[in-house]
Amino acid sequence: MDEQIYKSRREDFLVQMKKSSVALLFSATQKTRSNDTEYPYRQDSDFYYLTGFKEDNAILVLLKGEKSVKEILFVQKKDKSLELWTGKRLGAEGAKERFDVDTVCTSERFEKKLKKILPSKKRVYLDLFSEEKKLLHAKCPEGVKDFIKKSSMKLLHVKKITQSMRAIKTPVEIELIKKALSITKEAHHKVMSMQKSGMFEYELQAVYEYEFKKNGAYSDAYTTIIAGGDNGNTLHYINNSEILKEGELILIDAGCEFEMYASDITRTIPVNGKFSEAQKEIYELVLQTELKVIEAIKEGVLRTDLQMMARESLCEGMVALGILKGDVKELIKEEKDKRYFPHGIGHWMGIDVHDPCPYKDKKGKELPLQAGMVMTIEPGLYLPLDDVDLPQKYRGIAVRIEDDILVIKEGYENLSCGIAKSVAEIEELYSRT
Ligand SMILES: [Mn+2]
Repeated sequence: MDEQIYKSRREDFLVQMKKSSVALLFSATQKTRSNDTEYPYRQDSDFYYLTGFKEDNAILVLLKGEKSVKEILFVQKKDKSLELWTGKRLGAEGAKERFDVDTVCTSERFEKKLKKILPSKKRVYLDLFSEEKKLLHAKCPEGVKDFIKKSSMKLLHVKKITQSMRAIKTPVEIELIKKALSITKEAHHKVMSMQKSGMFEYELQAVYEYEFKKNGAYSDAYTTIIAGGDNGNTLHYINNSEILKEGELILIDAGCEFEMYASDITRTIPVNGKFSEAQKEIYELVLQTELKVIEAIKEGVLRTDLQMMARESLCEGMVALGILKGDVKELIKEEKDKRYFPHGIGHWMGIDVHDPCPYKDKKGKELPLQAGMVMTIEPGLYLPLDDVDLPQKYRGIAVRIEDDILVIKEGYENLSCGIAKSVAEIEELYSRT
């Protein structure tokens, strides 16, 4: 993305800062996987949102005085011997050239410089993690924390500003999400056409990883779930270690991350390409529910209304199929439906697959949907194999269907609309091979 985009985000951020304050945003730290080896590095989402910078050991400092503002970016200094091992760095000079910030310094000067800056400011914005622990877990070097502790500076949450900024996606961000989804679509279609009984769940996971990388997506946006049969009844099943069996469904939750933007798609498909009658009944119920909820999306709608719409639709269907017995309204009131649909209807999505944007305003009132928001819609039904209250034919079936939806003024745009979803489309894709 154009540097101008990050610049204008920082300007927006500065406008929202109180006077006489300083905001500190840190890059993500490298995380050890085991001795001497690290997980692949992934930049902190807020830091990336405001800088577009992907290196670690970097800090963005935003200063707001009575009348003026200033931006300082701290970056790792160039070090030839270090670069031999871990690759080239931009360094202070390179960063100064690339980024439109007032000042660039090397990171080792951060503490010293900050101790000079802080005494002239009344407030400091930090990632405070939680209200109670405040500074204890704040992402900030100990020396700076001690300094702040001894001062009378007021602590403020940096994320309160970034998270509401991130709630509304710009056209450039929508394009990146669409690109992520086009790669994710190819991967899902590939898997739909090539899966068969006798394969292991992890073999399909490998297909996703290959397709993502081959098409330019650096990583998956979250750990892929490939859940054959009853494994789908474990909501976050990521072992992906079992064999796929004829007659079972596969619940697949997989999406790539492209240029730091996520996609999040769930499809449920039959092993060997043909739904049984019982599977079709559950599948159609979840699908019709998903379509109904998506159709209701437009500016001003509440997420809790979408949740209730999904619960009513699924509950009615469950009563019709003999899964639940009783009056739909009563069942919902007593939350009996939650036994088989225990999770939320969806979440914000963007730089994070679960974008940490607010769901409520400062007073705790729910925020209505607004044009530019992107959310997932993902109803599901989970019918465990060992649940003796269920009709025999439905035991061991798990179905979730998930799409990524952009809210627009008059309605919605389904950003993932090209990914096979109907029974006919899924069966057709399989039979093509
Ligand atoms: Mn999701």
